[in-house]
Amino acid sequence: MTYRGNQTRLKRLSLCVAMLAAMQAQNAMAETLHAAAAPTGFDARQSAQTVSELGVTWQVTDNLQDSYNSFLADLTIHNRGAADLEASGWTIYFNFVRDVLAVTPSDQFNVEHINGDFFKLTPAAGFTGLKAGESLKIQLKASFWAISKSDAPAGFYIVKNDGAGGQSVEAITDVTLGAQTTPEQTQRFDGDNMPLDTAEVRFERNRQYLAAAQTGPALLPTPASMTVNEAESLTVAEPFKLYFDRRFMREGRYLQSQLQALGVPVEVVRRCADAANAICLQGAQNSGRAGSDESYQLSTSAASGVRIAADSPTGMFYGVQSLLGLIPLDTYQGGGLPVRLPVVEISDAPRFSYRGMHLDVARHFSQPESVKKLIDVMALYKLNKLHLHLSDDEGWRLEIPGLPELTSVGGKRGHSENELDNLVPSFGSGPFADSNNGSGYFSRRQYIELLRYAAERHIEVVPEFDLPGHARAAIKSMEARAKHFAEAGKPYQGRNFLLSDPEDKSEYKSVQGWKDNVINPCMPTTYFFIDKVVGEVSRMYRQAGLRMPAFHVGADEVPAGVWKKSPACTRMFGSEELSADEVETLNRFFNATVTGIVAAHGTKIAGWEELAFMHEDGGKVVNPHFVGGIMIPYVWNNVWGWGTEDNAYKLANAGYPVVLANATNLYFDLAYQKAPEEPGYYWAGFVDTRRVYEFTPMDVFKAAWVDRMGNPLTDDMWNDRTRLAADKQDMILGVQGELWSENVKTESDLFYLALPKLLGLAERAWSPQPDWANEADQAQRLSGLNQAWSGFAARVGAYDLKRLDSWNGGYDFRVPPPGARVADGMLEANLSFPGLEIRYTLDGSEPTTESPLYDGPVAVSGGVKLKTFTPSGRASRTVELN
Ligand code: TNX
Repeated sequence: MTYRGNQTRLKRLSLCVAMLAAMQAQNAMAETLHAAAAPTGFDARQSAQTVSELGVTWQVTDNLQDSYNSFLADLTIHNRGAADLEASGWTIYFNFVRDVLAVTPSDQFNVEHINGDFFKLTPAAGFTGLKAGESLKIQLKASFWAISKSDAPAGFYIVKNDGAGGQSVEAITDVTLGAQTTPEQTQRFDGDNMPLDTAEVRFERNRQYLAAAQTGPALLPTPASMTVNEAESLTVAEPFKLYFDRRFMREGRYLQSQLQALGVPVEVVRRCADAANAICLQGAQNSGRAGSDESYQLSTSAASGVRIAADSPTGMFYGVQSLLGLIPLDTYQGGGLPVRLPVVEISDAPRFSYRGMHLDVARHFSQPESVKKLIDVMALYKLNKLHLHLSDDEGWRLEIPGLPELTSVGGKRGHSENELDNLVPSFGSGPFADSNNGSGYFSRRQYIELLRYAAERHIEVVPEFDLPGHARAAIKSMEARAKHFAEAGKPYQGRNFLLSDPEDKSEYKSVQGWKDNVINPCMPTTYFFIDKVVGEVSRMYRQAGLRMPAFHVGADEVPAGVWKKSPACTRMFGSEELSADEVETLNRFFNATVTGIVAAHGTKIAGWEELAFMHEDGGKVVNPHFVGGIMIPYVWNNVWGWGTEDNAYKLANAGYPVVLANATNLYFDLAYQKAPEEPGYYWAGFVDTRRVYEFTPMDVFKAAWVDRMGNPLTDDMWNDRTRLAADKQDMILGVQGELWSENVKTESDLFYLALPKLLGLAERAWSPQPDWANEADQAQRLSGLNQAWSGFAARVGAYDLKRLDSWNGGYDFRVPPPGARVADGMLEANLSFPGLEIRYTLDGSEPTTESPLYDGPVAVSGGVKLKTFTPSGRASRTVELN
């Protein structure tokens, strides 16, 4: 990251210095209580993972009956077993990201919110049992709306009392989600003007977006400058002779292994040859752009092969990536020699120094192999920061020596009444702690290996531990630690790192429904904990031979109501109950102290935008105290029409270096389109690859086309919003795609949401600002954007997606479902990324790779089914026209 003058500021943060010595002494004493790991009775008994004979059907019936306030759905329970379900003595647990407002019949069932997204359904007095073979419908009224399969409750399981004081736990795996097709089922409320993403809507959109048919750029992300000599080409029929300067050894070896993986033979030689089959990686004679050490030049010619010149290994790495992006598809598909390369001259350097992807491994854990696979594709597209969200309410994902409970308790989810052994289930993770992606963590060794793996690919890993909100996993882990030590007769040691005040009676609820997820700022042990974690994490970087680029402390979404009735806090102010001002004082104190702790470890502090704002006179204002470089806010909350669209520019103008993480364009966890079968949230709108691609970092209003409900936006709506000052352009460090993982349960889910959005991100992060973004007139701007997008989409469909289909084992990217319509008996179909294959059937069967290929309008009568296929046979979902 590039930060400006800050060493003095780091030193000026004297607040922490005195505290630090005490903390380090304290932290050296972090003790491990091995006996604490022994599980309590429940989990030990639960060895077999039993499946219930109950089934569940979820059917949304009406989103429109109460405007935006609530919707209705039927939850039907089927008894598919041979035994009756008893009238009492059982509880069904499940996860649901909505408030339940009413249950019918209310005399037979209770639905109770436990915490977060965790609910329980219990029989009431009027319930008389459910006979074998019978079903029973329960109507739920819940908050807002549900138009996506991702909104459905999940993770059902039943706990039955066995009558002898014991319990049985059975997962309910037979869960069916009913279709959502009517307006009542697909529209959020009467003001939802966003059309459903039907085959016809897609067809029209593809037509509009791709009106300017083009072949597209020869390379993505588009280089700063590139000329292609169409008249010539370079054919390499002999094994490559690869030369690299000593300091480019790593990059040379990387290139060698990439080529060899494609079946292209490479011989490493000691002198740069003058021949068609030469590849030479050399220091730049005269460097590219002044001040950029990421620049490179690349040229190819029949006479002297491939030449890449760079000032730094990083620049060389990007030159190597560009070469890999020029290698034709048939080579990636197993062609071997000869390799035909275009004849080009490239002079390139990135637009932004921060080109990031964020991955939340807390809500669901991603295995190290999946993270490496993400790192690989980031490197391929010249991204250079991986922001790992390593803790949240629902999980702690990094081993911290001396605090084993963080991972042994906070790194697991499963059924629990007391959370002394694991957290409760979230996001449908189910009752069994050892068999779901709600459980898991990186060992210290694995994390260090990840850091090295990323560094070899010129990617820095920014670790995030979310504080003081979104911190329930840490809080519960430290409560379990206190309990375990107390039971072992060492209460003092157990409380050393406590994050919660046991006497706190404050009432609050976080955005995600947690009632106890905020760290208490009034206890010294909170700061011992933070110092311990920062210290251990920075030690991991040092051991990897690296410097921690920043320590990200979250700081987002602290709910109203926190700390007010914590005796530890009220004592500090001598009041009965804290006032809003006193809570604000505590919040500022917490942020300042944490900043000091992080600074004392020699690291920049990063956080979500909330970290750099404060409340004053009932409003939110920029906190002036941490400008100048040591604190980096990541700005996210710019939902069109919510009034905070310009937060990034307020912060940048005040002197904060800013990373743009705008939800409307860069939240990869938001569904591609409004369609029940598209996974993901949609609270800030729908985010497809085009939304990412069209993002305009320096003036986000330039690409504000439609709000989250589908209403058109016009330029004049933003006249009173703050713009980035001309002399503050440098404060925009760059852009980052956010992949929150509430809906990322598998590696497939991860890459479905990440790809191809990541290609749009790379284009925006690396390539120069496109001309259309400067266009003052909105309609002109849109037409310029469509023109540019046509080329981008053509290149992505014809090359990049096909490359990702096989490269590195192949990626499960989202294969776009075809757009299609039948007009006057003629079927027409198209794709958002032209170049993949559309196949169709007319007999009602599922299209396969053997079905007829669509290559132009077809006369049809009756129903049609279509599907997109990649060269390896990966398929989109099926599209049906009747
Ligand atoms: C908001 S963005 C959050 C996350 C959620 C995300 C889901 C931010 C700083 N907080 O906790 O995962 O929305 O899209």
